[in-house]
Amino acid sequence: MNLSGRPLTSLSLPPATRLLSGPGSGPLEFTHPRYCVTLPEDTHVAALVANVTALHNTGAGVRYSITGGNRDGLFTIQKHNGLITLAAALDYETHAHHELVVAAEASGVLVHALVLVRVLDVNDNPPYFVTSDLKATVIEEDDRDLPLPLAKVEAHDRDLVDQGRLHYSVAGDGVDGFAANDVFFAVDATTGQLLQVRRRVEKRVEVKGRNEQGRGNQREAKR
Ligand SMILES: [Ca+2]
Ligand SMILES: [Ca+2]
Repeated sequence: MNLSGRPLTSLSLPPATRLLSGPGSGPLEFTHPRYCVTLPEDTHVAALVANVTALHNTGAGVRYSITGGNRDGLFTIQKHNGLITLAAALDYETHAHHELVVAAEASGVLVHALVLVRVLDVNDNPPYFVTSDLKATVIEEDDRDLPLPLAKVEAHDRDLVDQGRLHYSVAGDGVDGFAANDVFFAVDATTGQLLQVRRRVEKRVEVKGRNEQGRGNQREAKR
């Protein structure tokens, strides 16, 4: 978690920021008109998101609340101290940014501030195949045109961090238990192209797609 708490320039302010308070604007002021926070999407529930603070010039007690932008109730604020914590799991693939409007009230004065939450992508989704029912036919004892393309598998991954980084591998009869130079089937790790590389008739091979953390899925190509 990176809680910078730094204010932004007025050039980026949306119209709603006219409601925001800041130093010198009245008897009740937030320490910043906006707070910026960056969180990875796997941040655990109940983790601290931000600590917003507003001060009344008489020292009156301040009550805090979230009045806008709390999509799906992901965030909660403690009304007496301004601690904002995570109430449910973030998901970068659903929403990569959140803009919370927080309110502070003291002695009948109400002011607002923004909490901008940027969500960082984490590899939390396995790849999935978009091709299905792969079938390839090979001719027994035919060793012409080897390596022979049999089928091409394609997998996708919802994680931005895995875009273009999927690796394909193949397992099953004709692969398992064979040295790398003796296998009968191979797959291009980058393109998903399944190849027959030696002469043999096999009933089933299995192609796997995985990301950098080894999370994966599998697909069979049957004869
Ligand atoms: Ca992934
Ligand atoms: Ca992700």
